[in-house]
Amino acid sequence: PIAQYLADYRPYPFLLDLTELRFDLAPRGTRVQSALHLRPRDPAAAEDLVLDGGAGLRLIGLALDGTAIPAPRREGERLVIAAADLPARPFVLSCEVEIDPDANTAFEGLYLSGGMFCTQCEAEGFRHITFYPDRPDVMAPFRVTIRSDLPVLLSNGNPVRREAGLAEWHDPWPKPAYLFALVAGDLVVISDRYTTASGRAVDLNVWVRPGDQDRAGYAMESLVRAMRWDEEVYGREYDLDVFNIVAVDDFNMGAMENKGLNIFNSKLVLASPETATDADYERIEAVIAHEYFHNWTGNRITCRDWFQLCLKEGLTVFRDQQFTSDLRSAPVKRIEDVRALRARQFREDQGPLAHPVRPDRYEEINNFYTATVYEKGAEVIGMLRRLVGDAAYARALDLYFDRHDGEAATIEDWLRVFEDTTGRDLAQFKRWYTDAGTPHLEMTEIWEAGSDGGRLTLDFRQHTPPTPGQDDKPPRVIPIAVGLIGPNGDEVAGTRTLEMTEARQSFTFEGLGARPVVSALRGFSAPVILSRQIDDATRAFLLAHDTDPFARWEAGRDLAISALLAAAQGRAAAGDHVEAIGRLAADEAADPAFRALCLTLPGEEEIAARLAAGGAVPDPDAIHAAREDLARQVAEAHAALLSDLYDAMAVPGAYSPDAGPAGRRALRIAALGLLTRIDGGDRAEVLFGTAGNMTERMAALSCLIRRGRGQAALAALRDRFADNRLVMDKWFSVQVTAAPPDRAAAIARDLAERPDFDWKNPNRFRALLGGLAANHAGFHAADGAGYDFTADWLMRMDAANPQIAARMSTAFETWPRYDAARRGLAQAALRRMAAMEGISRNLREMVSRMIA
Ligand code: HT7
Ligand code: ZN
Repeated sequence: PIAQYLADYRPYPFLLDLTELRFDLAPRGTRVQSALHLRPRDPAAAEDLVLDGGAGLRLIGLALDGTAIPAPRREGERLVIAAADLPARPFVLSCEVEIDPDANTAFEGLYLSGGMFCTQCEAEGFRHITFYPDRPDVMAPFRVTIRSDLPVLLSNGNPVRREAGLAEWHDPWPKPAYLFALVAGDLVVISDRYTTASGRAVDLNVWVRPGDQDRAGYAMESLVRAMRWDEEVYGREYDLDVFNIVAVDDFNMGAMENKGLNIFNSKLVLASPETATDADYERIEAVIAHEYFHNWTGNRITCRDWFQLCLKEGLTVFRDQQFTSDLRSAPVKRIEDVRALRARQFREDQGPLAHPVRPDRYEEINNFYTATVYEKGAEVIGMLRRLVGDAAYARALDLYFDRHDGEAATIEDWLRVFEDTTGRDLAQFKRWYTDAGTPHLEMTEIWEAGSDGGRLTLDFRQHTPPTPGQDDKPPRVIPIAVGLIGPNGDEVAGTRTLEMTEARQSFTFEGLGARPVVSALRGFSAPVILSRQIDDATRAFLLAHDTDPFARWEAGRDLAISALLAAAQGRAAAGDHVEAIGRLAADEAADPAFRALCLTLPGEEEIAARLAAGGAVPDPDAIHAAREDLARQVAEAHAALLSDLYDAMAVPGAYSPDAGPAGRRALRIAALGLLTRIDGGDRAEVLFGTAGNMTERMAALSCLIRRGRGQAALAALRDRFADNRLVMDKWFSVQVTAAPPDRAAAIARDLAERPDFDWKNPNRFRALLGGLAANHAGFHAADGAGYDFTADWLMRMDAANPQIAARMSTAFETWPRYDAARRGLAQAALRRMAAMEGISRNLREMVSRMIA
């Protein structure tokens, strides 16, 4: 295995002043001609010119200033032109290759999706289009000519020429090759126009397949909201005359921020009330914004090398989170983000795939588009902002944009703008970027009553467990937001951020009356695991009185976890959770979306993770049974209240995806989920038949399947939506996620036999395999059927699309936490994959890190 190391970075020895490309499109034999206008970075230093290449490039010809280079040196997939053959002045290197988009099932480079040509070049896909310095620090303006009879021909930048069979585009903003894009097909458009704060008129287009245009409106509205928000909050304007978005059915990830030509997975563009859920709408709005925000954080300022991926991704996730919390409910958004972080990133940080936010070694960069780089990368920025304050954060960002516009930057550059703005030394803070693992934070309270007022000391200890390749972790800066609540429920000390820098550190609050209850880690001020001595009565008190919505939700969560852990380990569960949750559900002053979050029990995976963190071996079947049992207890104890809520939260009138009505539906669905445990699914059956939107229809369907009554509803959904790929993805997925654990793998196997299981389509594959992975007790079935089914399909997928196989292999990343029999079965599945002949670099790196 060839690993890349951060420490080996060297600037590219040539500067690229212009990239000219010409495409003659044909499905089986596309010709790509390039002219690279290069000059030596240092004319006195003779250096070889190395161009990256990929499998599938057929070299037709290469010339330097018009003179052919008949037999250029090949080093693996690279082309090398010896220093001795290069002039010490500017020169033009021309190249012609042929590629086969139709054979490209990896969806990396130029490929075909339903007859449409499209590209995906991040991270290293451009080298599958032509020989090129395919690294993010080589930036150039692009001039692109596309020849094809297809009606729509798009590339980056502004259109400069259009005639029959030909389109020419010019992108004046220097960019790395990973931001290149081309789309050609038979597409229809919905258009709008946006005028920027400084008066630039921008044509906005969302391109979709004919027939899909009625479902593209929400994406367009979201784009306009994002453009306005970025002007108002970050002072960032759009910089071209046109902004194009294209929806594609075959796409490896969610979306891609190519300059001026964002390409999206169609599931993140297309939405109608009949086909998309509230969660789909919220995600579309967030991802449209995320890709748009990359125009400044990623495109105008890009990454020096791929080790710096968090520079653009962490910051852009942080920005899209701010956007959603500004447009919707900030507390609800924060809770959702923390839930996702714990479910995906904590899990990664605690297993064999743990890595720093800025890794310093990789074999395959596509394996590092992870929750750690994205979501923990965003958390680190949130901590930085909390530490320096909002005003200094805004000044630092202004400086970042001024200082680094047009550059390929590093995490050191990023931290320096904060140091220069605030005068702070961020050397210790940098450990959040360089050290993997989730810190454990233990809090102890010492109360001293006194005649002149009591004194409360909070004593904290931090410790980060070892992660692969990193045994010892020095202490980090941890911002700990704390508030104090008096015995009558009033806040006696508002939120204060304690700045912990030592392995052990105390903070004292003086002049207190009676002993207060501590509300700790408000707003989840740092991505740590907090432990403290606290009983269920105090948790219930915080659930009732905490003024910080996150801490309030967390108290309810901890109550539920405490009951579930007791039950999963065969101990009697306390009734505090059942009682407290009823009070909260009845609290009409609270936002319905917040109440819905509080009513939703922790998932089985979360319970397993908590057990494992406490040194226990989780039993997936016992966890499943305990969770079902607690849900039934809550439903029985509050049947009348839940039933009233279910009726009262119905949203009359036309569907709207806005946060208000979506929150009411969320609460209604949470009530339904509990009630289904005691009404056998009767309400769900009625709702499935009458719901006017996909949110309620899917919720009802999931409840029916869980009660073993899903067949008629599944048939009805299939009959109505057989032609809608996105709805059929849901149809595949829900049957496996909601399946009884002991039958989940068998159900998945049957579904995989269906002719409409179009497994090469990443969405369909994810729907089925991801659905099984999301069924915790089903994936970890004691007979190993979940592991075997998954391994069989990952091996098959690897030959077609290594990125998808490698990403989905993370289903196995928690294997070390289970019992010996399950560990043996999971390891056998991993070893079987590792031994596969012709395994890709992507999957090989993942399984070998998991086995190590
Ligand atoms: N920056 C984009 C990442 C991405 C990607 C990475 C690897 C392979 C395929 C990919 N498609 C998109 C998306 C983003 O984070 O905004
Ligand atoms: Zn991104």
